[in-house]
Amino acid sequence: MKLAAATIQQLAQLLDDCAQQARDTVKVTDAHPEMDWDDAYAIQDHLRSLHQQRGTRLVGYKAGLTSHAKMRQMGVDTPVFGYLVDSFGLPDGGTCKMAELIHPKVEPEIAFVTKAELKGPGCHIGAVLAATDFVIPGIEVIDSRYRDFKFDLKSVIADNTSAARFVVGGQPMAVQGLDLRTVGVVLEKNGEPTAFGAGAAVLGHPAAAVAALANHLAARGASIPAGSLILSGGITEAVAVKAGDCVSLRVQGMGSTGLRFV
Ligand code: OOG
Ligand code: MG
Repeated sequence: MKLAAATIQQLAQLLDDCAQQARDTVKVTDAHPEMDWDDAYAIQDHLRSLHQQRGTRLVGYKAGLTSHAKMRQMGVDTPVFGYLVDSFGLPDGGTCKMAELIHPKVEPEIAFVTKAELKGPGCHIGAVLAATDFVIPGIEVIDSRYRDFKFDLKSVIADNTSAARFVVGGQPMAVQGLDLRTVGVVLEKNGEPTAFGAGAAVLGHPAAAVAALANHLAARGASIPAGSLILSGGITEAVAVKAGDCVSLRVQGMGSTGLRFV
């Protein structure tokens, strides 16, 4: 670690203030180019404790930048991991308030809900599928706290990987007998099909993103508890939204979920 504890706390507070007040900031590496990966995740951990001090509950995790479409869009080359708290969740078919966000974008994802603990190192797709209660369509609303959505990997990790809101809904499906690589997804904006893909876009298999998350947590002495919700990462590039937009995600054989931006 290169940053002092006080600096880590101050940067987490800045990112939290930006999220609370829906304002942007420059990326944290601008003022702290020396910061390392541990510093970045330490800022994210402190951000999480600020959320929890407000009474929010950890409900799960997210993997991000797990598809080539996303890596290309954001100009980076490695997946990143963040956490999800209950206050990020929106009701299926509900509204998402633009006034609370800076410059949101939506991503079509496959969400996993676990029924057993997942622990690395060495976690693999098979272990993930065995521990999965069900998968369900999920739309992640990302909202980088960085100006113009421009960041590097350490900055986006510190900012909890742009996590802001999410919705899941549709038909929960057991993974037995399901080939998540060939499951097709269609994201519609205002009734127009806008982004399409298949599960294999995410690291070859969406469960590989969950395994990578478990292995990432293991390196930090943590695991994915049973009952966690995990967003496995955007299958296509993220789509910008504005007030008045309706988005819906249809996943083959799993129905759909949607949100309206107001
Ligand atoms: C980082 C978060 C990416 C995903 O699913 O790829 C992400 C970003 O692009 O702002 O959540
Ligand atoms: Mg995402």
